[in-house]
Amino acid sequence: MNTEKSQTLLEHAQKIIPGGVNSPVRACRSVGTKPVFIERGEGCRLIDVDGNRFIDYIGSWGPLILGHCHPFVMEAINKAVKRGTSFGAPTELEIELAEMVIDAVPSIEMIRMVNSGTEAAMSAVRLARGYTNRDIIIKFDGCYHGHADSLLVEAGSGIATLGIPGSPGVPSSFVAHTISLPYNDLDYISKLMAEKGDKVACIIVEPVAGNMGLVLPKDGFLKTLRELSEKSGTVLIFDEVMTGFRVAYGGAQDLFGVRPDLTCFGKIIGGGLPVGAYGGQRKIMEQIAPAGPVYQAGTLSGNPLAMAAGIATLTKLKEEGFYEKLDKTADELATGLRLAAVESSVNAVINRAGSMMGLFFTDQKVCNFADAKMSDQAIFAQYYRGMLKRGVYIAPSQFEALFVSSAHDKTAIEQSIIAAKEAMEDIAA
Ligand code: KE4
Repeated sequence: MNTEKSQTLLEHAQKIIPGGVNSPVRACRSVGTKPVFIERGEGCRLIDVDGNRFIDYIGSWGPLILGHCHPFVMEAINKAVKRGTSFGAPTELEIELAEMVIDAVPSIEMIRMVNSGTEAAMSAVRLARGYTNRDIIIKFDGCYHGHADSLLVEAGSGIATLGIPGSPGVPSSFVAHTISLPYNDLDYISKLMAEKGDKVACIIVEPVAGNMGLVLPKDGFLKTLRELSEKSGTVLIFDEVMTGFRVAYGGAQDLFGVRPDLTCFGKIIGGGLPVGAYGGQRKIMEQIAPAGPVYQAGTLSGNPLAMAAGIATLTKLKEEGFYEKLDKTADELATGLRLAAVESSVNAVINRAGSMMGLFFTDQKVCNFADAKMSDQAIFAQYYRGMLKRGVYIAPSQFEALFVSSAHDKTAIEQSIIAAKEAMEDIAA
């Protein structure tokens, strides 16, 4: 695969941008390759600057559930941009997107738009602390809620990928009130909430964990978090930045029938443009300035282009049968990958939630971060390189998820399965 132009661009980029990338996981450090520079996207495919074509299972890390350059989304953006790019003043588009999210997710009575998932999670935690007047926050090992100081503890995604425990620059006092517990383990959290529940401002959890590879909640895990929070007046926050409108139109909370007090959104609700949001019970959200005293702000929050892209995206997702069709495509891929592993005598586990999934090279179940870290990451790196050279673009990290879009057609799925079989045969050889 010719990557000459990408290499030249990377050398230039590395001189002026840390690692040559604007987000660490894009640097492909953990899979022993260098990033390719993308020239354009087309449906389920990416074309890089050297003309290489890839079937894309990153989808900009989740937002592109409709694939690249969906005509309906592009038309909405083009229409909005003709009226201006940003006003720093309220627009009707913000009401329209807010109403769509509230209509889709019954636990949301009020919502605030921000510009990223990090901002959404950071703001939701601040709101929970302000609302309860408590300091302690509980998260789970391997879950990633963006890079706000108090949440960079035992985080997944890029922190896990780079194998760094947390991050320099975060004073220990900033994480003194953050407790991170094993995901899917109800013993620890039940004991902790019995002892300190009245001091816990919030429990924040990815209802389906997508930042340690993909890990599903065990039966009763989310329901018990709901009960424990209820009992101690703790705010339960579902971080649905990745799962929101991904695993179901109503998110993971719809799929598992558990209603949080606050929910974080991002990715899909922006249709590929920068949007995050947090919302939930009116009595909590009304504590946010200017309605209440908890401060949060943003120059580009509710940006009209991003709102237009989000509205167009959710409009398509609402269409009858969208998720059933997407789930069927994802199931075909997962089944093909499992079969490829068996036929190549490679130990692989695939966890799937709708159109997001994770692949681990292990013969053990993967139910938490410790399990995920036990999988063979060297083999994952070899698999990544084998897939890339065969034109399949998956996340360059064991601790990320794979995303199927409605643009992934039968040909793309079949080509991906063939590539996986060959890559796994290389591993087994
Ligand atoms: P952003 O600030 O990156 O928009 O969102 C942070 C975030 C919050 N919550 C969850 C559950 C998330 O998955 C994320 C971001 N996801 C990663 C991919 N696993 C973003 C990719 C990257 O960091 O480049």
